Amino acid sequence: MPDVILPDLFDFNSCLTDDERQVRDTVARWVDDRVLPIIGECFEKERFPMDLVPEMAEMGLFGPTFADYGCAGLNNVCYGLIMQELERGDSGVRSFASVQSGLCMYPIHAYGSPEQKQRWLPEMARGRKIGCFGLTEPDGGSDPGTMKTRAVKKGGDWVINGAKMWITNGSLADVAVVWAATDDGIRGFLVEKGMPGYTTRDIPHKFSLRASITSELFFDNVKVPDSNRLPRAEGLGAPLSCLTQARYGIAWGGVGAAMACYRECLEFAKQRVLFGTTLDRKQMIQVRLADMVRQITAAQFLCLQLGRLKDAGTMHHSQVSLAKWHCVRMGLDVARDARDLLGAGGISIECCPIRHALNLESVITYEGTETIHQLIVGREITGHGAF
Ligand code: TGC
Ligand code: FAD
Repeated sequence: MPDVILPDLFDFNSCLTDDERQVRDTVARWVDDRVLPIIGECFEKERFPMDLVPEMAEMGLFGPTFADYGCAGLNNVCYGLIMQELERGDSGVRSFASVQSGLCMYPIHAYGSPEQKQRWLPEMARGRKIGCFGLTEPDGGSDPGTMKTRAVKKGGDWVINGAKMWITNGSLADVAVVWAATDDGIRGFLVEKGMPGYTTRDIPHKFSLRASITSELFFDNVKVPDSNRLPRAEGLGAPLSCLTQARYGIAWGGVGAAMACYRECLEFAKQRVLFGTTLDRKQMIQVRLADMVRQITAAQFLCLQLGRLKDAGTMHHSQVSLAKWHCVRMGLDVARDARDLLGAGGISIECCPIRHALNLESVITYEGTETIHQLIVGREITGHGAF
């Protein structure tokens, strides 16, 4: 690592392979050099740092687990460590990579035709084409099975009407993976920028994820050729399987955000002199720092085991729900406490915890709210759906 971010009390490093450490350290250095110096200003000005996209592509951060179409062919633990490091920079940067990889490249790879894969995946891996994922609608996101956006078959085309809301990268995207109800159930469509009747509008005045673009998508009789339908995506399980990919990375991301907050608190506590000595000598400050390390360390090992299960092909989506719930809640708790530990300075954009805490208010809601993940785990252990 560039320098030690977390005391490695349980020798987490020894549980990683050389390749995994190398991937993590490469991304960590890049985040330190390229993201941290600019991200406060991006957050303040509501700007996504688009100039970083080619560099992320160059490092192989888009679709990193695919071994074809110009992708890096890394394992899922590497993918998780990438997400951890990106979110140590900012949740918005991690969101960009999550959406591109888990929510757009994944469905094209898993459910697309050979032509769709060939057309989109190499360009998306290079960061030359950007994707977004339209599932949530204005009337509610937690129950996507009741979506109102409809696609009706007319000859060789589909005609889509409806709207999607809160869509990351919406207005940036060259291609939107859009989920719509049809007479045969839910299907996925690749809606391209510029198709007549397809428009987007950015959502302004967010107090969270300000370094990320969030948009509404509108479909007014958008004619989409059948060749743009994902041929192997049938039913709600298809979009939910994409969420499993992104939620996996978000769990690791929560660890990264918490690491950044802890690190800033430790540095502050070492130099802040109050009541005759530095804060790091005060019992209550030590308890709070130790508690952050306790929470981060436990979450890190949860993520690692989840990654090993994913690499072994035995991971279940309810395990991902537990990890997303646990790690994002942990990150938010750490960020809020870190904000307080920094005193008044903690409300300034100069300090990262307030930015991470505000970002994590979105992260705890998107990709399934905390309640939805609790209910998914509840269903798994009782056998009763209580949604
Ligand atoms: P349910 O009966 O549970 O499931 C329908 C079918 O899907 C299967 N399934 C899954 N498959 C893969 N992965 C998962 N996570 C899956 N969850 C369920 C399931 O086995 C079933 O298959 P089959 O063959 O039996 O039909 O469906 P339900 O209608 O009861 O819904 C359950 C519920 C509430 C858990 C689901 O609707 C849900 O997860 N809701 C939350 C919606 C959500 O998370 N939306 C996120 C939108 S995208 C986003 O927020 C991007 S933010 C990105 C960023 O910026 O980083
Ligand atoms: P609702 O579903 O209306 O829920 C409202 C409240 O009710 C919540 O507290 C919820 O936990 C609770 N609730 C829901 N069901 C139950 C129940 N059965 N029992 C008890 N309580 C319940 N979506 C996309 O499709 N693509 C994206 O790229 C995307 N990016 C996003 C980016 C940001 C910054 C944000 C904030 C959201 C994004 N979303 C995206 C949307 C996100 O997935 C939804 O906000 C989320 O799924 C919740 O939906 P909702 O906001 O409509 O809340």
